[in-house]
Amino acid sequence: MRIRCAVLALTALVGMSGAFAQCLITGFENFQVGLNGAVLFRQPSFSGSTTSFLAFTGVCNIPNGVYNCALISDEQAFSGTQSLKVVWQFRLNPDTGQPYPNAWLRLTTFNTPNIPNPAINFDHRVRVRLYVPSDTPDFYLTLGVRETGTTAACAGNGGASGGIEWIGATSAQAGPSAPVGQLVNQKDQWVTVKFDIRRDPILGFAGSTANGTIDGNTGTIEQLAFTPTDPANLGPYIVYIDDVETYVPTPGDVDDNGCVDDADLLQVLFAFGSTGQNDADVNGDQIVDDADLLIVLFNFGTGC
Ligand SMILES: [Ca+2]
Ligand SMILES: [Ca+2]
Ligand SMILES: [Ca+2]
Repeated sequence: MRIRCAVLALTALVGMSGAFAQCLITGFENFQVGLNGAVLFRQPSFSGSTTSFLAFTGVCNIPNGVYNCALISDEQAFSGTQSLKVVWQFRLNPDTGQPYPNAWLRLTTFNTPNIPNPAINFDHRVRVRLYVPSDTPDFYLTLGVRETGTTAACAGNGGASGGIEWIGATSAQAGPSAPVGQLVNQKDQWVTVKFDIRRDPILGFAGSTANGTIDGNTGTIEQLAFTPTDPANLGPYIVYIDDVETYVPTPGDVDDNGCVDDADLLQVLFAFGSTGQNDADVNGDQIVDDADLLIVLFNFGTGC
C-alpha cells in the first residue's frame, strides 16, 4: 500500500510538468546580433526604480563608453552561439559626491518587444546562466516575480500588473531598495544560478500584494536585480545571460544537482520524520517519510 502511494506520488510529481509546462524561456538564439533592450530584458536604464543609480541613460554604445546595454551578442554563449550582454555602470550621488549605499539595477522584462513579461508557474524553479568577466565586480542576484495569476503558457506574455516579490533575497541594503540575493563571484566561466520560488527567502518589493509571501500559482519573471557587494565599486559591470528557463528537478534529486545519489538519500534519512517545509519532503506532503525515501530509491542513479 505504501509503495502504491509512493508510486502515485511519483506520478503526480512527474505530472507537474504537464498542465503548465516548464520551458526554456529563451537562449537568445535567432535574434539579430546587436539588438538592444529588445529581447526579454529592457536596457538597464529603463526602470525608473534604479535609473538614478546609473551613470548612463542614453543609447548603448560600448565603443564610446555609453554603458547602458542589453545586447544580443555572439561573444559568449552557454547554448548555441548567442547570449544577452548586459553592461551598466553606477554613478556617484551628485549631491554628496559619494556612492549610493543602496545602488542596484532592476533589469526588467516590462513589455519588452520580444518575450515580454514571461509567464511562469510558481511551482517550477527558475535558473539562469551567467558569464561574468573577471574585471566585473561581485554582485548579488535576486529574481523578481510578479503575481499576475496569468493563464498564458510558459514564456507567453503573462501581463504587467500585480505585486512583485523578490525571490532569494535574505535582506535589503539601506532603504527598501537593493535586495541582497545570491552571491555571484565566479568569473570567466558559465555559472547556473537557481531560484526556488516555493522555498527561497522572499522579500516584498512593490505593489499591494508584495508581502513576502507568494500569492497565487502563476505570474511572470519581472526582473533580475543586481546589487553590488561593494556599492563603492561603480563598475562598469558586464554580465552575459543565457538560457533563462523554468524546470522541475528530477524526482528524488533533493539537493537539485542533477543526479539522484546517496547525498539525496542521506538528506531524506537525516530529515526523516520532519514536518513542514523541507527539501527532503520530495512529494511535498509536508512530512518526510518512507514515501519520500521510496521516490529517491526508485530514481537512484538518474542523471548521474
Ligand atoms: Ca544562447
Ligand atoms: Ca542530487
Ligand atoms: Ca513527504
